[in-house]
Amino acid sequence: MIPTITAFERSPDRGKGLSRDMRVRWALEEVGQPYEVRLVSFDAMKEPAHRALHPFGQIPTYEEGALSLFESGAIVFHIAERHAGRGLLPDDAHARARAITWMFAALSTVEPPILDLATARILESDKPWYEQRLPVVQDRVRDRLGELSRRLGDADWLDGAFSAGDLMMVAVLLRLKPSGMLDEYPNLSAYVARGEARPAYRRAFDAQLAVFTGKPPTGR
Ligand code: GTB
Repeated sequence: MIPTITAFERSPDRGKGLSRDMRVRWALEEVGQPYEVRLVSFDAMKEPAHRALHPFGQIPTYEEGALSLFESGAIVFHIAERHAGRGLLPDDAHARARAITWMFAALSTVEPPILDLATARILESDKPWYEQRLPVVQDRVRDRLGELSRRLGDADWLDGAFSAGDLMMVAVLLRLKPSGMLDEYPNLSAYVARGEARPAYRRAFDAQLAVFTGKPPTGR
């Protein structure tokens, strides 16, 4: 059964891989699962047909036969479980539980301050208090990056072999790339670069970029 995911018809990031369908595409590529993509406009996302799949009127969604899912974390977890033994979740029960812990850490501990920073920049830069608030928000991001950097140390991945925990953490950190903040933590920059260098990441990136450019992926 070929799953279908949804993605922006026209992504605001112009195909830079920052929308959340990217992490789902990446997971599907890692496990070698072909997939189809249904592109949706901002208006269509708020229509009842899409809300039946996603109560908050967002992308990505995932449909596979009678199963339909929303939330990128839940979707990546489902893909990792459904394709056990394909490298996203370790076989060892404890290592697997730790990989899942890192997925949650990425989404519930590291992503919120990063989103807060993105929201401040996009929606609040015209507010009179913006210049005062920005350093506070940036410091919250730096707190998390410092802690993550210390835990990663000189390891390649967060807990042994690459896992869905790394996929989610790299996907979350990528949002910071344009800010330059990642460069303050050379081991985190290198960690993100290792994720981006994975062939599965490249294929996923090319596929989402092709939506924006209208040109077929290069098939690297
Ligand atoms: N918690 C949900 C998940 O992880 O799946 C969040 C889903 C979500 O925020 N989806 C966004 C969406 O559908 C797209 S990814 N927004 C439309 C809406 O809410 O009406 C967020 C996103 C958008 C744009 C950029 N960008 O341009 O850089 C990056 C990320």
